[in-house]
Amino acid sequence: MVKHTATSVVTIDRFIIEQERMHPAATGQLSDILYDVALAAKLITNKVRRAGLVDILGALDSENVQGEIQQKLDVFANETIVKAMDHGGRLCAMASEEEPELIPIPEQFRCGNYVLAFDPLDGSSNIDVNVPVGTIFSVLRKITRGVRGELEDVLQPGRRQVAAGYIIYGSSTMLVYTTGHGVHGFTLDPSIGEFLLSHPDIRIPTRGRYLSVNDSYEQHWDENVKALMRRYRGLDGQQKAMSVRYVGSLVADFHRNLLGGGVFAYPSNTQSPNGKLRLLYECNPLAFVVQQAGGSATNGVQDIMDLAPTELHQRSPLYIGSKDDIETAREFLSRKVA
Ligand code: AHM
Ligand code: MG
Repeated sequence: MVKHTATSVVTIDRFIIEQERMHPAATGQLSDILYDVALAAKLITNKVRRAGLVDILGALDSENVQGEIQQKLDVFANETIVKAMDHGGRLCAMASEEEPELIPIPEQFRCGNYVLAFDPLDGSSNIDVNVPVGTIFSVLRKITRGVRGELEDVLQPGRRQVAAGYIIYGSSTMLVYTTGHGVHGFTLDPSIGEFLLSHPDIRIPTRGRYLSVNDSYEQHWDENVKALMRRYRGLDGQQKAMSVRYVGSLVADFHRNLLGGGVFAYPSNTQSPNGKLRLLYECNPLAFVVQQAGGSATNGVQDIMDLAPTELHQRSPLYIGSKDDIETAREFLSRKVA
């Protein structure tokens, strides 16, 4: 990696170019995908930042008064990403949490060698209460032979991702991504409309401070999950208690734990045996990011990135974060349930 000092101003575009130059065989297609993701992130930021103003401004805006229905932000984010990405000639198909089927590239556009899976606005129910939300994305190489992408191209294990990351729309907007050469974070400077390198080579501490889990499901957890949570909370006297922090917005919880260390867990429970989170565009991309930062991710039994997906919207239990804390999860969750 090209070393930048703390005072260098490095835009995301320059960083992507520098990374590409280090791989002489690179065609530039992946770089173009990342540029387009960054552009979509700026457009979505703009809209998210005005979320609370919609009703006030809407009342002053004649078009809105005449009954134009405000588009929901998650629908807007979905369309923004599709429109930013579909014509670049780099992708052969897309998959989104917002759309039941594979999203084809329109006939009039060329197809490329990659597929993109994304959650356009995760945690969007939090918008109304001004809590951070995020976009999560995963890029895979096409494996089928035809020109257009097929379902099989998206249904690949996370281990085959070539890039992944997320955008957090928080007190500032940040884009964090990996192409398998470390994890790098960029903060959007709204005054110049540029993402600037702010967190080069992020490393997650091997043990963490934070535990993020929704323990209102405790009554539905199996005994192993209950015992694991007691361990994390220091209740069995075997380790220092972790601090519980749960925003309920995956990107926000993950981002905090990536920087400060810790675990995010969404276990299976008797009501949802596969938890809630989606493998292709929530678990896999964050698993790639955390692995590149020195952490790991499991469903309790297998590494997240080794799971072989069979469905576009399949769910998986998720334990993700600091390496040693996830090792503890593996230990507890592999025990035979009495
Ligand atoms: P969504 O994709 O419908 O927004 O749901 C995903 C969100 C995550 O951001 C968050 O981690 C989780 O749901 C919270 O779920 P719960 O309220 O069950 O704890
Ligand atoms: Mg989601």
